[in-house]
Amino acid sequence: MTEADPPPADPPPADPGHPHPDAAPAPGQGGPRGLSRREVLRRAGLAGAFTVGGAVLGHEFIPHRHPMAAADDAHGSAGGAGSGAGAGSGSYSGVGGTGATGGTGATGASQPPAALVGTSAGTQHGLYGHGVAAPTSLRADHLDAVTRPPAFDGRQGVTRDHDLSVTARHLEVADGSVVEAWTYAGSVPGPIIRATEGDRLRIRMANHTSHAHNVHLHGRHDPAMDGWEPIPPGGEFTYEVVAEPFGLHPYHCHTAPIAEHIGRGLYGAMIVDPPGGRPPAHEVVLVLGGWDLDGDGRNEVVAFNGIAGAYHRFPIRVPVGALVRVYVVNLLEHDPIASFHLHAQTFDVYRSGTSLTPDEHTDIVSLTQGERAVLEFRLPEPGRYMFHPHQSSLADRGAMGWFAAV
Ligand SMILES: [Cu+2]
Repeated sequence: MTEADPPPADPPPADPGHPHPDAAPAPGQGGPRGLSRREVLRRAGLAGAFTVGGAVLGHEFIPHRHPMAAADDAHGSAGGAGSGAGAGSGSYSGVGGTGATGGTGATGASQPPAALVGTSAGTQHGLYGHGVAAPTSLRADHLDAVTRPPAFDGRQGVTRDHDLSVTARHLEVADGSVVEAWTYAGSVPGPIIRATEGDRLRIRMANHTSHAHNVHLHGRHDPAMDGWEPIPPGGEFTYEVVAEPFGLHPYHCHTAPIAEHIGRGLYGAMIVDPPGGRPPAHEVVLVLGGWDLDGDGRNEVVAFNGIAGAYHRFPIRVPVGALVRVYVVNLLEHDPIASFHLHAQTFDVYRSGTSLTPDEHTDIVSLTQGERAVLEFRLPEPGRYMFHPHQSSLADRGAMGWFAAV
């Protein structure tokens, strides 16, 4: 599915004198039969014979360079990584698209100036945050629809219809790693739902898979619409709730085994704006999730918005000095604790987004499973500002990216 696409960059080879810290598994963490993560990724991508619950996780042969050797595109290539010229030509038809959401260039169609992208170019030795690489087929705009929320539209007291029908599809979630994902409306995470407090939400879900699923919304609503009851294969249901309280709320499948249903991609973010909205800002949604490639109960890949290293290869562009608002949600299974850490700047934290007064001003916010926060900051100097969970084992598995202030 991707053989025809030229790789977006020709990353430098891994330094053979500097073995990746994941090359040898930590005791008890090596995956099935003690395989290293490197080996698990290699087999998942190239052999694809792993099964979980009887379903084949990955079955496509993708002749990539070694996933772990594909270390670090942007660092070493000083802006050459991914020209963005192939917009729309890749294999993520369900993930992204051009995202008709306006916005101000969250993930621009071209790379930031080489001077920004290449700020940490140079020797690969000791560079951080590149343990699992983005797929070579990834293009700059593929994640736009799940990165840029629809703009606040000022309407209040309206009914908003959404379709979160569930389908199964194959997604390449890291270089060489294809999974059978379960998706809401074709993407992982599912579509960003946005409403104003008090609006009525009508969320239709038709189950086009062979497993039962449902849509469980966080927040406050009629318990009859809570979404824990399974919708059988071929079934359909329309959830009707009032969007409240204002804040940032996850939604996800709540069918057992929940870890698998969330782990295969059935989750997303719902933004409920306060009446009148929040101050204008450059807005970004980052949903942290994981992929258990081999069914061992451990995420071999961890990613913001579904694709490992996506914002490492294509930094999220924000205007210098502009207010940036990040809606960050933790929907990792298996890893109980995560966090969001921004380099070189501090931010206001609005926990769950349910207050207009910041709870904290810091550079790291901890998030257990299901927790979320709205973060606000400005980046006063042009440059690249790294972000990742402060748990380095999560960052090393693909959850690392950059804001490029330009
Ligand atoms: Cu499900």
